[in-house]
Amino acid sequence: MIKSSATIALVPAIKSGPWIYWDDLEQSMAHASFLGFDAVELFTASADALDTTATKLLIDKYQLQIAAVGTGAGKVMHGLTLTDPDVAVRKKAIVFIENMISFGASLNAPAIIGSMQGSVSVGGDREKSLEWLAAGLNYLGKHAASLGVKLIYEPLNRNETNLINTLSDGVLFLKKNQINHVGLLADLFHMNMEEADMPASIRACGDFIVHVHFADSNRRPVGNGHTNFKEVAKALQEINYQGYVSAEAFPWPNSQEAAAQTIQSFKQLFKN
Ligand code: LER
Ligand code: MN
Repeated sequence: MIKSSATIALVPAIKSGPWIYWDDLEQSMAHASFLGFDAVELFTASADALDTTATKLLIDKYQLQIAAVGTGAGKVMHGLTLTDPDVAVRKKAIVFIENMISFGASLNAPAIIGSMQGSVSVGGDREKSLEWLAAGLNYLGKHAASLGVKLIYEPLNRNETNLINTLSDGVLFLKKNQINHVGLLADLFHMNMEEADMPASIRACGDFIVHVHFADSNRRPVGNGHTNFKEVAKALQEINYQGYVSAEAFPWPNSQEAAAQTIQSFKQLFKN
């Protein structure tokens, strides 16, 4: 069964980003639960930003799962990436993500590596950058597996990384480097920019997709852009996708309406 989720960002520095909720954790969970979401996805400033026991109480109270935890604050707040030319920065990036994986695992949730992958800098060595990324994902994937959770790697559009922009390049990269404990995130916003045919890419890479970011072509909540979601939903059903479609979209026109629009689209697409 495909499950619904909405993002909650708790990092003031990225308040203007594509998050359905970005204010209070409990209020956001209460609203998501009221609308009937299965889960929420959390963006926190660090692995110790939330008290795990208190968060578990909220999970019980609102009957929600944690779909995933994002690691992007490591880049946005601390300038860390897995492909920084400086080995000391790469090491700090690994530690930051390792701690986020442990935090996620304490809530039964996988961690996502998106912007923490970084980019090849101008004049930088692309092969070296990809080697650093592979080494980081291999190491962190094993850490995740040892805690019983997946690790999720996210191809991003060309404005956010010059490393890997499509699902099929992601699959080739994981296979070539024998990265076994890492799955791929199909972010439908990035895919709208980078894939020639979104449903075909989903079908071709189906075995590797473990998480989906659910947003329309303009990154507004699904139903406010021009992506052909009927075909996307059909492809996800055809690959027997069983994970979350997690709304990582702008809170347009506001969080409450964005969440309501998302759950309505989710029900239309996946509950019939
Ligand atoms: C950023 O554009 C994104 O899609 C996030 O999920 C990555 O951290
Ligand atoms: Mn995303």
